Amino acid sequence: MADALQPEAQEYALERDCTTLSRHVLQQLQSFSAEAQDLSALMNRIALAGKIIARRLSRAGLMEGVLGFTGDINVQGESVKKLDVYANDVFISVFKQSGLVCRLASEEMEKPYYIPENCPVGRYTLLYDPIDGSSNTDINMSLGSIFAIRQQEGNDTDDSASDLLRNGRKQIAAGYILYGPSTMLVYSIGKGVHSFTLDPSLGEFILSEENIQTPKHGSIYSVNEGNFWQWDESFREYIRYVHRSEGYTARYSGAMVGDIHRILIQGGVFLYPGTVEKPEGKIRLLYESAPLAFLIEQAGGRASTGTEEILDVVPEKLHQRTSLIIGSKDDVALVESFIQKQAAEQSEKMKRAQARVPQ
Ligand code: P6P
Repeated sequence: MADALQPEAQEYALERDCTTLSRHVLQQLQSFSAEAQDLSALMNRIALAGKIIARRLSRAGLMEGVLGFTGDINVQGESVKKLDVYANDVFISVFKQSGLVCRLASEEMEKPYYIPENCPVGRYTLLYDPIDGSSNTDINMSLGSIFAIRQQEGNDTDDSASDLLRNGRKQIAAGYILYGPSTMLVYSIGKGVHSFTLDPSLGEFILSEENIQTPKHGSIYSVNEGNFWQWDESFREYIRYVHRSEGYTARYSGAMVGDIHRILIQGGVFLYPGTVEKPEGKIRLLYESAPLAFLIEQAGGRASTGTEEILDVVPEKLHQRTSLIIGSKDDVALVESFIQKQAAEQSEKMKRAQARVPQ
């Protein structure tokens, strides 16, 4: 017979199995106020969306019509995968009748989805990337969903959603769901970063780790080096530096959530610089960079465009993109030092050129 757990271990195991996401949110807030209950319910809804998407992903290879492309191009100019559409619809279905949100803003929708008249409306907005890393859907590699929650400010009477065009410090919660060997949900409501693992036998996300802190430095640099010749020289100089320095290793999966989760736990830096093709960067601010920046700052890390903290960037449009450098404090600072060095050299060159011009 398996050894029965010692009483203390038994109690710990039970306590842990009972620490569901919604209970953890209330514990974090140490409150049962209406706002606390709302936030707890919002996180619970996100967890439900994650479970439904995880179930689909786990069966995708066995079902007809689930994988592959729809044939459409989304607002990002990207070919749409069937799972992108499915996951987007899951979030809408999960929140439509929740009475918690008034709008959903998604990578997959040009305009925010407004909760219909015949449905209860709340004061929150969910911003999300339903499937991050779409290139991995048909090859059974890790994928993610990224989310941020903001409170509606003012009355969006003209459906312009202009109150969303504020910096990332307006987020009240953010996180991601990682669909990997196990499905994990990592979130913060501004009181540390906490991870939950889906226990399929319970159908619940159970607390895995609390108050995650990313190391100040890590050996990992995560970037698509196929874009090397499209970058600004400063990023090429950084890559040359790590190539010739001991103690660095490259990891890049094609799905940012998985790469950043690795960096959250082990340290290092993920970067997606602007390129010739996309000088403003590829990663979307409101529902990718900003939620991840919120999380990494809570874990003691940093997220920068190279010249500005991601959380300070004020978007001019819903689908604004940014250059992204995110991870351990020291590693983000190292990348920025190459940008600063390049800027100083260019400024010096300008001064010398101006000095040669006859007055
Ligand atoms: P590339 C997915 O579309 C994504 O936004 C991130 O998840 C991922 O890291 C990146 O794009 C991959 O882009 O240009 O390297 O294929």
